[in-house]
Amino acid sequence: MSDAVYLVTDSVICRQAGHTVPFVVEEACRAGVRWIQLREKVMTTRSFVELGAALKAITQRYGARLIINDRIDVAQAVDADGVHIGQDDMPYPLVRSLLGPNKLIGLSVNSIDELLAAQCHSDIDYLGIATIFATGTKLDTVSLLGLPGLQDVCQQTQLPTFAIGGINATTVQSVMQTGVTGVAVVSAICGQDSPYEAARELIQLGRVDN
Ligand code: TZP
Ligand code: MG
Repeated sequence: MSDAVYLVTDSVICRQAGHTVPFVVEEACRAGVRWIQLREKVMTTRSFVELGAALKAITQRYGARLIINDRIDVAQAVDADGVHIGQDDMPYPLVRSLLGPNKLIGLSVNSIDELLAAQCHSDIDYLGIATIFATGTKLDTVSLLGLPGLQDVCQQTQLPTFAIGGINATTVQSVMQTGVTGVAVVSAICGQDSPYEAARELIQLGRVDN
């Protein structure tokens, strides 16, 4: 079991690898992943809610957290554990006031300036640190932090941090050595022949005592 590997889903990448999103989530949970984010950019609200409800049932069975990307309404509809927002989404204080104190809220930051702004809020649950390496999964990424940039961010926060962008079995060890809490991945699990084996390998390689 690991809190250091965070799966972010992408139904297109799952489909290209011959999988459904619920299959990938179940396999990742079975391998020990305990953070699951449902992230869909072009799905109808009806399908989003149905998929969210299916993932809620799976994650609940494994004691994993289900986080919904962007959509506060979908998170509420499926009683997810929380929401992940980016810099262009609903402002953090509004999300907190809608969700209340007991849900998890994660916020993506892409720079030290965004980190400092995020830290003005006392009750953010975790930070996503983007983008570390080049990735084909998210095409609108602007600048890359690399490992030195990631280390700078980690040194300036006490909050749990999850690095994202181009992280895979080859890079996970060097990413974890920056002091980050964990790694968030899409293609390194969703796009693999065996999401179970891929998740197990990431968990194993990502252990900080390696
Ligand atoms: N935010 C920044 S990079 C990214 C997101 C959602 C995509 C990461 O995908 P991958 O396949 O793990 O590089
Ligand atoms: Mg967003």
